[in-house]
Amino acid sequence: MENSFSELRDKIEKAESIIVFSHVSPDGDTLGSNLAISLMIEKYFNKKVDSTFVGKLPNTYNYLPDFERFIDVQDIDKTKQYDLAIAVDVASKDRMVFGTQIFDNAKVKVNIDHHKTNIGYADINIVEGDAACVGIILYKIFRAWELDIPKEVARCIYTSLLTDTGGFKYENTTPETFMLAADLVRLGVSPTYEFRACYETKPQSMVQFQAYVVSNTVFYNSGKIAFSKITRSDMSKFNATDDYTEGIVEVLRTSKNVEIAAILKETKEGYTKVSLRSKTLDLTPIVMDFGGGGHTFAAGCTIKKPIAIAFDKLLKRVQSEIE
Ligand SMILES: [Mn+2]
Repeated sequence: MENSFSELRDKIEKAESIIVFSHVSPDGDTLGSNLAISLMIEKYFNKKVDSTFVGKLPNTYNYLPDFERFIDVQDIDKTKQYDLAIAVDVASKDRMVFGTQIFDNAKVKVNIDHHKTNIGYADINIVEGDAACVGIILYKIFRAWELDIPKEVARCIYTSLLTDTGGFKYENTTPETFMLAADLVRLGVSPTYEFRACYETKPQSMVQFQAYVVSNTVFYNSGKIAFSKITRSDMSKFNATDDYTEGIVEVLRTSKNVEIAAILKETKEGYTKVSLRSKTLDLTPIVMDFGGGGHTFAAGCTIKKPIAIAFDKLLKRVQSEIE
């Protein structure tokens, strides 16, 4: 691993044009990590970096330093050949969508990730399946390079850690994650400020929308199953954007008896997107039956059925797991 750290440093030193990629449906880890490595390269290697996103850039993270630097990958000339392309938190190349071609065109390709399913699709692959977030890996890289981490970069890494551990509460929260958090706080990060900026800046209509969806929850099997649904007319009634649905399914799981919680969302006519959470049951066999994927306790799928039918189908499948 240390070898690839110095190899990466060497490639950065030699490169004149550098691009960094995040994955589609960007989250705090992919965006925080993107900013962290972009800012470090500009500061210590004096190179300009194109920091890109694909899809929709969520406003949730606009408190991050230099957030305005993000460029939509669709605004980049597809024929441009970069000396160096770095993908952060990108489990598979197709997660770069419109960026995949530009990534493939680059002279040197780098893949820094923590997904266990990552097959190592680049020239330099720094993949640590046990790392809680990509921010941890970057921190190790910068330390190995013996570079001081400025506060702005520490803040980006902190967001990566905060969001991928669900606020230090998922199973990936280990002594190492707390050690890193402690170091970042020593570097000037304020946990209170970052938490508020990240989680307590919802628009009013988002709070009301989420309360509405939670209030529509239906419980089954003595409260072990909690389901709620979101139709397109719910979305328009509250002027809701896609980020409005984030975190609602976790609220359903907070009910004492709930073992499996699900939010079903009508995306377009005849398509229902499902987010599932469980406390102890493995969700992967359920979502795989519907062509989905994810983690043991957090998974999802899209059912190509109208929402009412999808609801019944999923409920039956989930009930078969509970009984
Ligand atoms: Mn991640």
